[in-house]
Amino acid sequence: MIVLHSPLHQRHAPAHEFFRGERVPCFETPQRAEFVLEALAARGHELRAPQADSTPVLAQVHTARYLRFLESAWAQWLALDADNAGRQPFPSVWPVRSLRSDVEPLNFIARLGLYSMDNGCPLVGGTWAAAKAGADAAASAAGLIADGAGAVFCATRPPGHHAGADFMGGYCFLNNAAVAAQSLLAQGCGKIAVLDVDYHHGNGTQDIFYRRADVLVVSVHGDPRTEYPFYLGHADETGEGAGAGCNLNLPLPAGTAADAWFAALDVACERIAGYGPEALVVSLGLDTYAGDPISTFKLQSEDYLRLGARLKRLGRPVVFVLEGGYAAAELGTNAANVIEGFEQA
Ligand code: OKP
Ligand code: ZN
Repeated sequence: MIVLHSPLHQRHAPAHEFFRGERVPCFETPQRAEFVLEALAARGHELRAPQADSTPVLAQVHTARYLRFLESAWAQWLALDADNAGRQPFPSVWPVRSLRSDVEPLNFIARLGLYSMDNGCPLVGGTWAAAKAGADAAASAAGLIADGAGAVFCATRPPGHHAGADFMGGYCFLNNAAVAAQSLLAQGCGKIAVLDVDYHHGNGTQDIFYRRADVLVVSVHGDPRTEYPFYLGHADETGEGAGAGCNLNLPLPAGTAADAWFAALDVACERIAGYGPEALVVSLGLDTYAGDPISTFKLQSEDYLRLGARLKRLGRPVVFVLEGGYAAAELGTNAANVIEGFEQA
């Protein structure tokens, strides 16, 4: 399978995040990509650099003011104090409910809160370049599909599915899956399905397409009543307006093991087949793995072969976009197993 990756991804290397009230080393590390590249190369997959510039598609997926903020955020942080080069900015205040989101505060941390859903998005000097390279990979993958590729794997980081039209969150800055879907539409596809199998609900992707009928969004994830992102991903969210009926959430209880997970995946795939998309974007989170340090599903490495094979049965070209997966040492094997299951089905 063609694998897209840029060395720029590794420039996003924050030192810490907040977890259970403590500052801890980041779970979303450059090492994750190293393990993935190593495993994919060992199984003979062809690594390529992304060629497309996602700028025009990014403007369709994210708001202009969010993109402007994100691209210059680190420079804004440094402009406050040269010593900030060695510090990570975190938001501490957010415009919830009755507070206003339309006026951009002059205070940097207040602006960061305006454009964030949580304090879970460590930002450093290389963040924009790394995230932009991920969006470029997603746009490039769509181009390769248009040129006849059966599947493309975006071995990118940081992940993207929590990023909404105008906010970052949960390690995500730019929504790569949304960029892939929007790029496929721009290349003439009439209808696209996004299937999100990350442990965490892809709130950003859901929201970006929630009022549209040209992208079906289907997600299998930990029940948001107990799992991040908590405030979206419930079963009664089915789409709105023109998008009514074009969103399907399949929340599963914490601790779910493979049999129940694959039963939900079948429901997801049947819905996608009924929708009849011309291509599929898979938000491939591998934090469903039993050994994941921040998630509770119980999939084993061999289960990812079965996942790949099930996706192949949909009979559509697929753009795989890497999302989560924090058992770094096993991440490469698990990713390579999805590809192997897909290619050998
Ligand atoms: C991203 B992806 C809070 C720690 C927990 C939420 C998990 C984000 C998962 N600072 N952060 O869906 O794998
Ligand atoms: Zn996740």
